[in-house]
Amino acid sequence: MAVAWVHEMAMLCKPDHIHWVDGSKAENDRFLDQIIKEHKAIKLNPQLRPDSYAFFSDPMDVARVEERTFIASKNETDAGPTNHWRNPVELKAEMKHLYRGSMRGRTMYIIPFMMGPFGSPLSKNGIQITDSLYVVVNMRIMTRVGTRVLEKIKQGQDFVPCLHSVGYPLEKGMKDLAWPSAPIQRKYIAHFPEEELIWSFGSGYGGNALLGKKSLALRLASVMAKKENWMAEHMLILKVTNPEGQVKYMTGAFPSACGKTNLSMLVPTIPGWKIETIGDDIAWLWVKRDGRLYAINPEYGFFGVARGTSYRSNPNAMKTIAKNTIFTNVAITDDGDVWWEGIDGEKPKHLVDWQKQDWYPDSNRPAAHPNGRFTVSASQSPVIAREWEDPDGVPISAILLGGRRSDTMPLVHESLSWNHGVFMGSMMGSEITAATLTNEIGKVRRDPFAMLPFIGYHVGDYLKHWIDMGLTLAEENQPKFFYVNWFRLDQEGQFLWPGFGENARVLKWIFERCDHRVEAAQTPIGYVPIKGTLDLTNLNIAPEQINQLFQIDIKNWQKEIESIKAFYQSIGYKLPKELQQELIHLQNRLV
Ligand code: GTP
Ligand code: SPV
Ligand code: MN
Repeated sequence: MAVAWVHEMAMLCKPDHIHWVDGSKAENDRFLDQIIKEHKAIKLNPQLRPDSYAFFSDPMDVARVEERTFIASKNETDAGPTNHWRNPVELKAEMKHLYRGSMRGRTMYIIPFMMGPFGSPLSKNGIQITDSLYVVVNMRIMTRVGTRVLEKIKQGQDFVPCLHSVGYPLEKGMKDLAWPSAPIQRKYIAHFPEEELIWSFGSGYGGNALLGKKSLALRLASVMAKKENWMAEHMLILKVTNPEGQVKYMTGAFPSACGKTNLSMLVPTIPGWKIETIGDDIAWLWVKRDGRLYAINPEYGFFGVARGTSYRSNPNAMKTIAKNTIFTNVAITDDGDVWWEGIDGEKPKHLVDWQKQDWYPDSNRPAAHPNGRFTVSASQSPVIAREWEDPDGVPISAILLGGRRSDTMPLVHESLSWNHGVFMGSMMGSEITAATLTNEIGKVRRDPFAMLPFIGYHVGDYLKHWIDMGLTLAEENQPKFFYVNWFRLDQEGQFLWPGFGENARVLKWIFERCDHRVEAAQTPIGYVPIKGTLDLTNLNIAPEQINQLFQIDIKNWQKEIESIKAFYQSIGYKLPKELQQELIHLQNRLV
């Protein structure tokens, strides 16, 4: 089955060679040597950053392209108003035309991979075909790649076929580019949910090309999850241990570049508390026989935002990327190490920027791309939880929600009920970041559960699925929802909250709320900390700042309601009536 599909795709794409990836270190070393020889990356100074590499993409291929991402379900209504729908038959014909001969002069690599730990009931096999070695070496970090998976597929286990081509065939005499890709109109990230098939063409970057991640583990998995009563979510998973040694697990849905990686590995500033990572981007959740909600991380590595990462903001990430790391679109120092805006130390006098141009402090442009990233094995993290690969998952006590909001949203507020929590998730808004290709950066958009670009079906059905999951959980087993906002600004445009390690103070309050150990004050929008219950010990913050962080401005909330209404209207008749009711309740509580 796998072999037949590979041969069919080879007939279509016409590569010069076919290579089945075994996932071994020896093979990976050969690939990296070849990459260097072909000038497609540089090896970083082994004294400073052992076994690490830097790639520089085409300036037109730097982030996910939502405009060119398609859900090709049979019926348009199944894709819903938040997706770009295409008729699957027409889209396939159009894309086949592009794939025809698209791998000429190249090698077709066959990557057997698995999303989820070995032995988990939720784990899924995939096979990605690609003509990009960048993709091969990144997939080996981000997913479980190799012979062990292929054996299972050969024994008859299902797999999701994922076809990927950068869309830059090498005809006779043509020279290759350092980062081959296709122009935007010829980029396609296509999902065929009924067939459980992914076709990606024309981009080599991140979620466009590493198809196990957003395409399989979110877009297709969300469709499977709806059918099979589980959930595929854009969420970090963290483990919190309090000073008494009690443990709780929490998930957190924040949109792209809004702080999941940072929160999942933070170093608490409050003594005795410990945070460890289970996952930093994707969670698969299901209700087990004991009636509780459990989560696994389907990924194997981190594909993290470089900008802003430093020993001050995220020391654990810095330790994780000290070696064996692939960097994409960051700047290079004169001694052959990496650099980006916000990293520790003084600004260098000279750099080579992400576009391979000389850069000086007065160059007046960022040296690293804002969506420049590191790819690194999760196992290299000093704070990866020992149970992170437990096939049975970890039980979830709290679900965090959030995004970038310069106003309106307080530092933290808690849901009044499961359905109110789903309402909070459904109306999440965030200022758009560089993680997606757009000219609307900074504009607030509704991003339900941080899944707007990743729901593989109708958003109304997706929200109904959240409501229904609540019904399968007894009330005492329902995780509570907490909406957090680290990004509120003061009048001068400065962050009101120090964030990063200090976020542990909010996690402590959440932990204790889950145990009913602290009282909270009810406001129209939900529960907030009573004065004195949010631990501010040794934090240098003015009481006025705290007031502003928790201010519920009725005028802003009225505007918020109008914006939620418009969003709900766009969802149409499939919007769950429970959410419409929650909106009316909120409106009534606010007057
Ligand atoms: P994706 O990988 O795109 O899904 O992003 P993510 O949600 O994992 O975001 P990440 O943790 O990489 O953070 C993105 C940016 O937000 C980085 O530049 C961080 O420095 C910044 N950031 C993260 N946490 C905080 C915080 O608590 N406060 C402030 N002010 N900035 C933060
Ligand atoms: C995101 O944009 O949410 C990411 C990066 O995690 S990418 O894998 O490119 O989608
Ligand atoms: Mn993400």
